[in-house]
Amino acid sequence: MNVPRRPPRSAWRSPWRSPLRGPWLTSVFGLVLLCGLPLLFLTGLLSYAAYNPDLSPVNDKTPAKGLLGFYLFSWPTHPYWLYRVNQGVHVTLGIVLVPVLLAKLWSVIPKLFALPPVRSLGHALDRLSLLLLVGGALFEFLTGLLNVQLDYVFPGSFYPLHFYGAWVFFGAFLAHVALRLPRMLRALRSLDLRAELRTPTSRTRPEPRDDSGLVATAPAAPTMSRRGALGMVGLGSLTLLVVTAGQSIGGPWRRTAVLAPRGRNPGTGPDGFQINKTAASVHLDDRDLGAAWRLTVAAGDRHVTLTLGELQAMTQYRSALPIACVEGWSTQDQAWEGVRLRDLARLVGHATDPPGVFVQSVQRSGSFRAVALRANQVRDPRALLALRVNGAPLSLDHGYPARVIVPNAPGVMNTKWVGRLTFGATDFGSPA
Ligand SMILES: Nc1nc2c(c(=O)[nH]1)N[C@H]1C(S)=C(S)[C@@H](COP(=O)(O)O)O[C@H]1N2
Ligand SMILES: [Mo]
Repeated sequence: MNVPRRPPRSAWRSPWRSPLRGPWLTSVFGLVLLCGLPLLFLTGLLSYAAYNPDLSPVNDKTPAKGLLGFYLFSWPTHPYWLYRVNQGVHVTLGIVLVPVLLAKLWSVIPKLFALPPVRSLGHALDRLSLLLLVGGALFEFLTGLLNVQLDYVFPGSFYPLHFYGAWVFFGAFLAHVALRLPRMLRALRSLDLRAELRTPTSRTRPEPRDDSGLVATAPAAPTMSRRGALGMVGLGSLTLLVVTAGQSIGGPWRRTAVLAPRGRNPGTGPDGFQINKTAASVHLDDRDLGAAWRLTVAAGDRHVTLTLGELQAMTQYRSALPIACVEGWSTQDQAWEGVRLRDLARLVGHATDPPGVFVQSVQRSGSFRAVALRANQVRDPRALLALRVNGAPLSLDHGYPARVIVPNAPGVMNTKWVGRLTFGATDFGSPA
């Protein structure tokens, strides 16, 4: 007598029934990430190097980095726009890849929840690398997005989280690529992209069953074609590009960056460009920045004290430079005017080849009020202690009476409300 065969257990228990899932679709998303994630990692590493973390404990948010700092090099001052472009690419690409990352995760969901969780030692290692990969990806995207969107959500701690997370994630990514690349290339050849882009929902069939575990055992009827799925993800990425890229292009495009809300309306006039921290937010007012303000310039046991009038009496130079923040926003070139850093070094005995400088703001609390600059940054003739911008004295919020502006440096190095410059020091009071 014939006993009716029950479908295999996994078939009727699996809640993942989309007929679109399969190695080909996963591989298409995978290919995009394979191109995008290394660029994201590389621009991240460069961004990290640009802080000159090896120069000073003040610049170094990840003192335990050890070997992970192996590639650090002295960040150049040429070309002056490199950091701006690097950071714009890093942040914009990170945001644009979000839909692709989510689509890729969606496409492999049956694998992530496959039972039994561990079948063998090899399988256990594979799953562990997937855990680091998926966890690492979500962690990196989340910390990055929170930092960009909500600003100082992680006071001081964003850097170590994002930095160490990046290494864990990229290690898992490399292992994953090594393990899956041949399978991915095979899967990409299994369907023809152009044919898929012409296939409507009605003619959409599941990919052939294989051992990948991605194809549904009991697929539901399609509600969308692969073309539709790819289009939806592509459109999602394109939309994100359109509503964020403006923050890195700056100028009038700043307004189009509706996803980067802060600084969208910087106003007009000479100081009509983005401000991250106002003077009031760090409790600075006329008592600190008015007539009583002095600049101390020091080197070794020499020091001079200058009033604003005395600074204005020194030779003034112009530099057209942008502010480019780690968060991805940047301004177009602004016309800064002020005293060359190397001229200030000369006042305290460094007539030629000045060393680096430790810059301190009169700001009394909060992060980013001190930074060490490398000798190449001091020596660059475009590096200024700026007193004016776009033809007018600095506004209080842009750093009146004096701020640092250095070519190709992260915004965080352009210290506002400067009170002290110590040449040849890299830390509070410590010589180089
Ligand atoms: N004293 C002081 N200087 C500072 C900061 C700060 O918080 N305090 N923020 C830095 C950061 S992170 C950036 S991006 C720029 C922003 O400059 P802006 O507000 O003039 O655009 O200033 C830098 N200089
Ligand atoms: Mo910044």
